[in-house]
Amino acid sequence: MRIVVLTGGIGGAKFLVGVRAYARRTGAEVTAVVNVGDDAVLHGLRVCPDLDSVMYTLGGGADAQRGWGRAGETWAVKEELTAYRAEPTWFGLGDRDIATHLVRTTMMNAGYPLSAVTDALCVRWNPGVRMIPATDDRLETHVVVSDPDPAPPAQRAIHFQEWWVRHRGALPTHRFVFVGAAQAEPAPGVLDALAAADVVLIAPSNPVVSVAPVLAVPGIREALVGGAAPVVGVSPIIGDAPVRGMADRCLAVLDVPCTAAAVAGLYGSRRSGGVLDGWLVDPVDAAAETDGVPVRAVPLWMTDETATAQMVAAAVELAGSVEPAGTRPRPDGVAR
Ligand code: FO1
Repeated sequence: MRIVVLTGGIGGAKFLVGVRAYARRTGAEVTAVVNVGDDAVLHGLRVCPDLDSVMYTLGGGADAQRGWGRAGETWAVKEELTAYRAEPTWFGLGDRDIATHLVRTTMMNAGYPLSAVTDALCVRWNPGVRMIPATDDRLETHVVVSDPDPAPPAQRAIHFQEWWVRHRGALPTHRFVFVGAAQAEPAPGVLDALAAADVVLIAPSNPVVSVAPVLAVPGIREALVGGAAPVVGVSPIIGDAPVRGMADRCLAVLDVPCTAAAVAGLYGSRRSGGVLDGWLVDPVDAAAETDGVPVRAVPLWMTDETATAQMVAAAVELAGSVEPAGTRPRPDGVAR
């Protein structure tokens, strides 16, 4: 079985630990298509938070408590940069993490695309799933905000990392813009993986700033909607609250309620032009109304690898029980 997971953020990395465990048990192959909208060039280095969260978490090098960056991290370079008042001082680059960004930036400056760099970094980290950035092209999430003080408040765009880390989202926020998305192409292997997939899972990642930028790459959403593989999403919201992070803050910017049902509505049912054939919710949200998308209620707390693997098994089972609305007989003639 071939499983493709659209993922981003720290929750997505934790979910992939469960997908890998499920795959090891069943012999499935896993491809993670990872958000790059959070990426930023800071102090001259290309930082890829979502790719690194997956790589470090599955590679055993992540700081589990922080959720990002390396275990056993030290901050000497950050302290020196702060002593120089070298902005941005609000973004913490750990010494070990910097080595990753140096290797990545050196390779990209030499002309290697991000997907090739990711493959090279994974030779060391061996995550146990194939990781592909959603695109090798520039795609950055920027956030249009107003500064509270000047009157009338002037709108301006800041990089997602500044919104997320410096301001914790606590600015009057108008919209998210995926800069470069319209010109971006799926990275090599993404569309092939989606075409060959037996099931596509949307990780319980932030739907607004982790999953949406992946779907914004021309060709990726279309590959889900028109593909033969059933698409099952896992709700990032349990009991009207995000499992972690600021999905509530991001959904509010879109005037979307912070509920499992509303996020399913955001992704849309494949029957009505969206991407979902199935939606996995926590039992507390079992009554979620989802515009006809079949729902399964299973515990969604990713307390450990076994619990997460059970979520994955439930998602795959749900995928097997739904007839994707966009079903076309596969090239080998075997209709799904
Ligand atoms: N998040 C923070 O809240 N503060 C930081 O200083 C910070 C530094 C950082 C460095 C590298 C990296 O890969 C991630 C980092 N993050 C930090 C997390 C990052 O902002 C988020 O993980 C994602 O971009 C949102 O999912």
